[in-house]
Amino acid sequence: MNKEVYFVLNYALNKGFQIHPNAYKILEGIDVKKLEKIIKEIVREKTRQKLFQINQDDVESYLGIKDDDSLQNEVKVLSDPTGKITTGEGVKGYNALFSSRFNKLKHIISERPESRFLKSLSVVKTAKSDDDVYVCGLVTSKSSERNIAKVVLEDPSGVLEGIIFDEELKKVAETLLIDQFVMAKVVMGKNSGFMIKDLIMPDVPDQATNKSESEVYAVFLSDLHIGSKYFMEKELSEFFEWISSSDPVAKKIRFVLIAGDLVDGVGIYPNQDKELVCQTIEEQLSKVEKLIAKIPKNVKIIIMPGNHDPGRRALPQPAIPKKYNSSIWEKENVIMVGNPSLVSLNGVKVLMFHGQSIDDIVKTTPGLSYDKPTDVMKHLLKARHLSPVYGSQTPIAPEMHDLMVIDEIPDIFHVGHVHKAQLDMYRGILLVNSGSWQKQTPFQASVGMTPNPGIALLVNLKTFQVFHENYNSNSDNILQS
Ligand code: D5M
Ligand code: FE
Ligand code: ZN
Repeated sequence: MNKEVYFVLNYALNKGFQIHPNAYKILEGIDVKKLEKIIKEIVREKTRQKLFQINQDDVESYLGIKDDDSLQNEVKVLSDPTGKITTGEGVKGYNALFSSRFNKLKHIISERPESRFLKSLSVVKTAKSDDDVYVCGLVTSKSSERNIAKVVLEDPSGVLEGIIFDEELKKVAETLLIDQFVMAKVVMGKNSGFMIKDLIMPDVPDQATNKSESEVYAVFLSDLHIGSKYFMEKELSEFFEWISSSDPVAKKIRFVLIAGDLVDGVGIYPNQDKELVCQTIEEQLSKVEKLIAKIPKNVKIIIMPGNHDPGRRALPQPAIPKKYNSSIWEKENVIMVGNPSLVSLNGVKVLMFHGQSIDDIVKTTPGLSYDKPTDVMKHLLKARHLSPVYGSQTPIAPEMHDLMVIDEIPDIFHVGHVHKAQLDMYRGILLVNSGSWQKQTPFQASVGMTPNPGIALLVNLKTFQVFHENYNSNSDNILQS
């Protein structure tokens, strides 16, 4: 033992105290300058109690690092597509999906005052009134020519093309996503065409946030890409080991959420095998199993699939199939959910979505980019839909019910996929893009995508304070928020 430490501990020994070896272990790791004060205070308290042994418990209680059994770790899965998948066939499925989307979002928008004046598109077209009316529908196309913008809406009764002259409103129209639901204020023009005077998104209302009663932390992760050559195994192991350390924050972690791309998968992109260190899903998942075994059992781990994980590729995705590694499924502290899912952590509602649709949205929407994924997340909340664009790069299954509508408003919105850790707030909702634990891949370098991997994001579920731990040694790798 270090001489200085021994000298300080002698203070207790000289007063007839015994120090348990487990207590020694913790005391040895403390800065000597602080140790003297700690020992004196513990000795004073124990002398008062007439107990002359210093135990692990005494030291942990003093340092505030004792495992606190009163900390809750209650997980409720509020919504998960896994058991609800009912994919329709061809045109029938497609029609069912869009009709479900329209009905769900019309119900959501009915809470807005303007919706009292809502009329169907066919009524508006036949009535030919001069008054302002409100209509709603899914955007089937948008375009901009010379000084006007055009938006075509469709509802179950028909189709309406509206034109926009107002400069500000044209900018709003440009950010509409194809197949998204929107309400519009329209008026008939002189030539019987329709002019759009306002565009209203379903959006989310301001509302009070649910908080956890006990002060516990949730860790937000995604895009580990285990099995890839670029997976940051050393850094993630180090972080998982920190979770079971005596750090006062680590001691209060009760949830770890993984929002997809747990593994790199097999056959996801051409010549992927050259970039893999584990060539099979089974090997990749057994590596996952070894890594998550480092996390203490009182921490609940929620695992959701992404586009690299095994199982169905089209959204919504059921949970990663059990057949590849049943022991992960059987772990008591692991909960496997589909993509997207809504979970409650001690009452705090977290909407988890891998984020595949971000690719389509940044490509077609002015002002949005891969560098600001939280702005795209705001866009999704305004549209109250996680993946509106059908038939582009993100595969969407023609479900009989649209499970991608954001029915319930979360307290935290957790997304990954674009490998850029970022935080923001929108109307009281904490937005977390959890980045990645995979270094920049050659593909990402070739398209100029710069991830900031190796940043662990932690949220105190009682105060909503956010902490981050950067495990990346590269000093340019920072969290922007
Ligand atoms: O995707 C990480 C990010 O990189 C995501 O924004 C998509 C983009 N990406 C990755 N591979 C491709 C290809 N082949 N084409 C287009 N965009 C791509 P991840 O899901 O981790 O692969
Ligand atoms: Fe990824
Ligand atoms: Zn992904």
